[in-house]
Amino acid sequence: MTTSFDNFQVPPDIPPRSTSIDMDPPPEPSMAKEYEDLQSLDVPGKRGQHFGRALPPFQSPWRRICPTNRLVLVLMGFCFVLTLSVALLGVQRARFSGDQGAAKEALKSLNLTVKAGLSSIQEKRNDTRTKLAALEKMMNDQVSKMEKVKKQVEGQLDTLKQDSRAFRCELVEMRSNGSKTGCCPKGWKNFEESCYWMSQDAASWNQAKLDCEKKEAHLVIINSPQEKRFVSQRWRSVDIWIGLTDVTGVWKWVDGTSYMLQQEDWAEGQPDHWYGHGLGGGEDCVQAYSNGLWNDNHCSRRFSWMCEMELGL
Ligand code: MBG
Ligand code: CA
Repeated sequence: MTTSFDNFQVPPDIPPRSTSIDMDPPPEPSMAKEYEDLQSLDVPGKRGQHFGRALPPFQSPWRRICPTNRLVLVLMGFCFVLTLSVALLGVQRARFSGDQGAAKEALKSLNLTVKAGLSSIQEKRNDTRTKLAALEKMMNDQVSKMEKVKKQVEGQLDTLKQDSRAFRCELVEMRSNGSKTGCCPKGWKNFEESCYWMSQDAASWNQAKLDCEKKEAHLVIINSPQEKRFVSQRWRSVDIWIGLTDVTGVWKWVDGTSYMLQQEDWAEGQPDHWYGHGLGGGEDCVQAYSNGLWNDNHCSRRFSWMCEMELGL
């Protein structure tokens, strides 16, 4: 095994070391220095190259990799900061993911609460709707019942009025020895301020008109729906002549007042001034059917009739 010493050669430009004491002795290198110098000669491929110039200072392999301690310190610091940052990030992330989980849970629970609230509201709404519908139905039933009762009461009041007037008239008749002041004659029916008489036999419109006039009355004139209802309730279930005609070309009541045609008074398709009867002319006199609706008919036809007399109170 060879050492560095085995290969040691003195370079030609270095004077041989003198051993004499009279010469100016060069400073004695220490053993360590020599060792350093010799070590540097061991660098492969560089053997012998360092002769002829100053030998470089000894560097430990560690110092060759990291030239200065400061750099090492900086790197270590950097590594430390990096590690710390990574650790902090990890902690933050863990905390964030924890927070996220908690937020998710909270949202889930909120969602459930809202859903439960909504379905409860929906249920209540449906319940309220059902109750409202039931209430509405109940109210409608009550209203129609009340309307029925009102009509009944009105009818009874009418009857009561008639009866009381008839009773009063009978009393007056008894006391006044047959005079009929303010009361309907016997056999006549009272309604409001008029008396009504119904024929038993049939006659033409003109004969009927004349008969009423003989009785100091006239063929019935219908001025209100109430009167129309009364008239239709009082006659027997037969058709009757009423005091309406257009023999002059315009509709007039027998007292000369005008009649404005209202279709709801008439039977379907009437009045039609029908000429198909073959009796000559059209139809100028008004017949009331037993259902209360009117028809213009030929005046020569024979029907029952109704007279009306105003009480003149
Ligand atoms: C009759 C009427 C008559 C005339 C006819 C026309 C079936 O009723 O009494 O007046 O209107 O119909 O067809
Ligand atoms: Ca007719």
